[in-house]
Amino acid sequence: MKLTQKTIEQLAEHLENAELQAHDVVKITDEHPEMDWDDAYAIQNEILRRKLARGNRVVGLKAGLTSHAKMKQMGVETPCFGFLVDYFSVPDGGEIKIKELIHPKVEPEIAFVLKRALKGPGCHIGAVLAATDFVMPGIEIIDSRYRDFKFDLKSVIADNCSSSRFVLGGQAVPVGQLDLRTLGVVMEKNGEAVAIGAGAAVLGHPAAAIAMLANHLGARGEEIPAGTMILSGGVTEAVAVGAGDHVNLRIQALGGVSCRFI
Ligand code: 0L1
Ligand code: MG
Repeated sequence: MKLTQKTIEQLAEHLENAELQAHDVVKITDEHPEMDWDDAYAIQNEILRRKLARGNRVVGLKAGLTSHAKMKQMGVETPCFGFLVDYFSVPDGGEIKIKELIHPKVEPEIAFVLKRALKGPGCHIGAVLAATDFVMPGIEIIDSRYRDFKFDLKSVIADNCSSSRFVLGGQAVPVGQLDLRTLGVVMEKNGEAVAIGAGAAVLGHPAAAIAMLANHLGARGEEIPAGTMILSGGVTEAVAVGAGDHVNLRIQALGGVSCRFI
């Protein structure tokens, strides 16, 4: 690690304030080019610690930047992992207040819910499928705290991978009868299809994103606990939204989920 504990705490406060007050900031590597990957996750962990101390609860995990479309859109080459807390969760069909966010975008995701814990290293898609209770459709609302969504991978990891809100809905379907690679995904904004894809856009198989998360946590001596909900990553590029927009996601065999921005 290259940053002191004091700097990690200051950067966590800086980024969390930007989230809570809905204002943007410049990417933190501009002032701290020396920071390394462990520093980036330490800042994210410190943001989580602050939220837990305030009484928030973790309700899920996420893998981000898991499709080539997303990596290309954001100019990075590796996935990232973050956490989801209680107030990020929006009910199916619910309203999301634009004034609480900076410059939100939506992305279509396949959400996994585990019946058994997963621990790396060596976790693979077979282990993920065996440990999965069901999958369901999810809309993730990302909202980078960085000006114009301009960042590098270390900055975005520190910023909890742009996490801000998510909506789950549709049907909870066991994975046994599904081929997650060929599931068709259609996301509409105001009735118009704006993002179309299939599950294989996520690392060839969405379960590979969950395996990567288990291996990432395993390298730190942690596991994904049984019962955890995990967003496996945007199947397509993210789409910008504003007040008045209605977003509807349909995933083949899993049904639909929607939300409205006010
Ligand atoms: O969930 C995601 O794929 C987002 C990861 C962070 C990068 C971004 O803000 O697009
Ligand atoms: Mg995402």
